[in-house]
Amino acid sequence: MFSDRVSIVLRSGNGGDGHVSFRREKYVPNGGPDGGDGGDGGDVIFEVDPGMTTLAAFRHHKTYAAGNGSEGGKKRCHGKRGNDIVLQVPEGTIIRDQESGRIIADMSGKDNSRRIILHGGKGGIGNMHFATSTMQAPRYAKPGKPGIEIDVVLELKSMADVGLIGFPNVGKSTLLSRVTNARPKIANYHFTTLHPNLGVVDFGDHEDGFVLADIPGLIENASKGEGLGHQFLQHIERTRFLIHVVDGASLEGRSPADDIRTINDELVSFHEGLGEKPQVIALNKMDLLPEEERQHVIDQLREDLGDSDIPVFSISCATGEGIRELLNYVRARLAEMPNETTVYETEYFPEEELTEEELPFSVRKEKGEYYVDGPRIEKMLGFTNLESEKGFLFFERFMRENGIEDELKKLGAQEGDTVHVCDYEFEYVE
Ligand SMILES: Nc1nc2c(ncn2[C@@H]2O[C@H](COP(=O)(O)OP(=O)(O)OP(=O)(O)O)[C@@H](O)[C@H]2O)c(=O)[nH]1
Ligand SMILES: [Mg+2]
Repeated sequence: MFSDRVSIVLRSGNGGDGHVSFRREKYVPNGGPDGGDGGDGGDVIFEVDPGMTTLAAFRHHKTYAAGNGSEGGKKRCHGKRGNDIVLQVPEGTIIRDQESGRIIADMSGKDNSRRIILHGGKGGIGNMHFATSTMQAPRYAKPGKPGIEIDVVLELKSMADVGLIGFPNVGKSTLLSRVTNARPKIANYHFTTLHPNLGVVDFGDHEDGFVLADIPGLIENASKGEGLGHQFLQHIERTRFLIHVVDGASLEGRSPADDIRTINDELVSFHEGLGEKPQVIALNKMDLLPEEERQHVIDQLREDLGDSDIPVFSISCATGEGIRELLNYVRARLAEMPNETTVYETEYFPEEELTEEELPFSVRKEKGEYYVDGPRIEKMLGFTNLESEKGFLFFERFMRENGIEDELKKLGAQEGDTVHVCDYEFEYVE
């Protein structure tokens, strides 16, 4: 029923193995090596689908794997690249490493509509590359590099400017439906809303409107997960402003001030930043009170809230009274704030993380040339595309951070010297 947080497994494809074969031609007894390279494994890619609003699509399926690269063939045939797997998610989806909880990607904002989350392992090179003057018939090729598998959690944090919060049944969805084109379910019982609903408040005056999100009702201990509070609260983390809806008619016997304090305590316990978001109180269902009692209820609430300076608007979603004033106020406050969506930064780089395992490597000098190899280097090269700028920068950083650069310097490497890094050959530059 709730699907704004799901755990899944992602796996990128293995690289195909390089091939060992020799050219067979008439009258040529020993043809040269012609085994082709293995194909690279497929990538795991995430893409925003603007039409999606929940993560429900991920509920019934656990593992998402890209295809493996095929083995290289004879006659220098390159193995087929593994198929990528493209996962469509709603905007605002955050991908986290399950174990550490750190963020791998935030699928929101213009630059993040498509992200490669895991690269496939690289294909191994075939024996055609190993023909040298000293070894004419190489009988070995390189195996493909394995892909990467990680457990992740997908979590949806809505992309709204303003959030509607409050106890169940106070009229949050009714307000959303009155001021936007969203059509959420409205009913006279608790937890009618199970997923956030988003709508655009359009003022019809060519000025910017804002995106309003209605979330499921919050209750005491929501911050501890009660009533699935975590899933609900995560949806207002990106908002810049909150409309705190309370039942002014106290239909369920609670006092508006108690409700407000309870919910605000939950916001702070969930995440300090939530408690600091500016709010306005919408005292709703005021149509149910006789005219002469309304002012009394407003005054009482202000008194109960003591020195809190949260503004209070008296409204009715049934008659529409007070709503315009409320929205104008919210718009004016938003206009004073920087208009930028929160996009969470990447804290976890699956591929780099894996190279941090303490695998060995060695750096040595032989006949005036330098050799860097070992499992650690192989692992890094297994998913680093040296032909892309980003990949090459990562490679340089890897060499620096692992002390390989220093090591080369110590061995006396000079500008222009040859450095072999596994199967690659570089010129040393200071
Ligand atoms: N008389 C009156 N009834 C209202 C008003 N606003 C909402 N209601 C009624 O209150 C009930 C609850 O409204 P919802 O909008 O579903 O409440 P909610 O806060 O979204 O509730 P949850 O989704 O359960 O958290 C419905 O029966 C609405 O018709 C109002 O201003 N006046
Ligand atoms: Mg609702």
